[in-house]
Amino acid sequence: MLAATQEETMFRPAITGHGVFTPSESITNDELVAAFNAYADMWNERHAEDIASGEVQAMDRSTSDFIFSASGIERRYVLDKSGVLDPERMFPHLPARPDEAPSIMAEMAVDACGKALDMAGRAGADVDLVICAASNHERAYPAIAIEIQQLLGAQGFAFDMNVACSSATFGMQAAADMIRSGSVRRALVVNPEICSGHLEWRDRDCHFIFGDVCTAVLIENAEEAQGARFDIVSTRCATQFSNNIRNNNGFLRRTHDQMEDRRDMQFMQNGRKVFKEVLPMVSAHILGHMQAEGWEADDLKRLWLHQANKTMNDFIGKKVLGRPPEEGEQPNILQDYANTSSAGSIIAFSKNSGDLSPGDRGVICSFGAGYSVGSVLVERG
Ligand code: CO8
Repeated sequence: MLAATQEETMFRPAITGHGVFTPSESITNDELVAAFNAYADMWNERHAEDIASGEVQAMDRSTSDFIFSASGIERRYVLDKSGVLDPERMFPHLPARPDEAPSIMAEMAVDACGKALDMAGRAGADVDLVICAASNHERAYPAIAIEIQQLLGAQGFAFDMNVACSSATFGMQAAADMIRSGSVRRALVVNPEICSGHLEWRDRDCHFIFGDVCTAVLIENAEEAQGARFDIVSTRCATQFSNNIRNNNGFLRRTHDQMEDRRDMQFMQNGRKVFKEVLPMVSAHILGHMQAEGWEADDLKRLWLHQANKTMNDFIGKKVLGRPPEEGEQPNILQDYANTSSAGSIIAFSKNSGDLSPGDRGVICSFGAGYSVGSVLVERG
């Protein structure tokens, strides 16, 4: 491993590999809505007396038309479809594993990292940093990242980080800075997102939002790249506290004497407020970052945005480019994957960057809970 000393030359970090693990099961809006409405009908039947007396409100039914028009989402991949679609359950079955077995997140990560390493022509042993950056981790410790490091046969060190939907870009900034300084040589930033585990599938306002996936990028010194690469020209992260996206589950749950599965133990959001407040924050962030690097809107070949909502992305694209994005300039994958938290912008990048030519520029940008926003300016090397 290289030591980061003041005398060291600065290195140029580049993305040399990327990969996506996609679960084999997916749920269409129609399937999701059928399960939700069966649950709602059952719930209304069980609470018929209280509903009749006005004590509780009947549950409203969900519709595929609303989901598509409000979000642009058509389907989502999940690790377990049967549990989610069972009206008596409404969350996935992911049986506990013995301590000796790999965790689910590590297993997803090994698949995505393997694809990123293959693309770059590298082996696990060539890597000396693994950052597992995700919006939830399967356990508190030992770090999932260290388990992934071991499964891949990687060297050096590894750690977990969580910046909700911005985890991937914040992780990329951390890795790129370490490559730049020379303290690490090759880093994997991996984002296993099991959103189905912390989504409230019984809440009509949000039951359609999330899906499961894992993405990975390999970042190394551009001069050591063995194939195609995207140079990381600059990274920028920002946060601003907001309660509008929140999950109150945590290690103090037992001490609060509240063991029951309360609504706020899962993902909660005030979607309308998020929509309104995050849009200007993200547009200003990307424009400020580009301006600081002397980049003009016309320099951009592609925008790979966080995948939460199509209307949101259309708005940001228009603000950044100064005109509506043309076909292919701002690719969305949310119609197939839904919101996959930190992985969304990396799926968009991974599936829509192979056609760019040397010198072409683009921006990877994530945003979400915190609030948090992270942007990575890249140029095809
Ligand atoms: N079917 C039919 N009608 C519905 C449904 C439904 N499923 N849901 C709501 N409606 C109705 C409402 O009742 C309302 O009716 P009325 O007007 O009569 O009151 C009407 O539709 C409009 O409701 P909303 O105002 O709630 O709908 P919006 O148009 O605002 O759309 C969205 C809702 C899609 C949620 C939208 O607000 C949105 O996309 N907001 C931004 C969300 C976002 O980007 N969040 C980022 C969070 S992700 C993140 O940071 C990571 C967190 C960690 C990951 C957690 C993983 C689980």
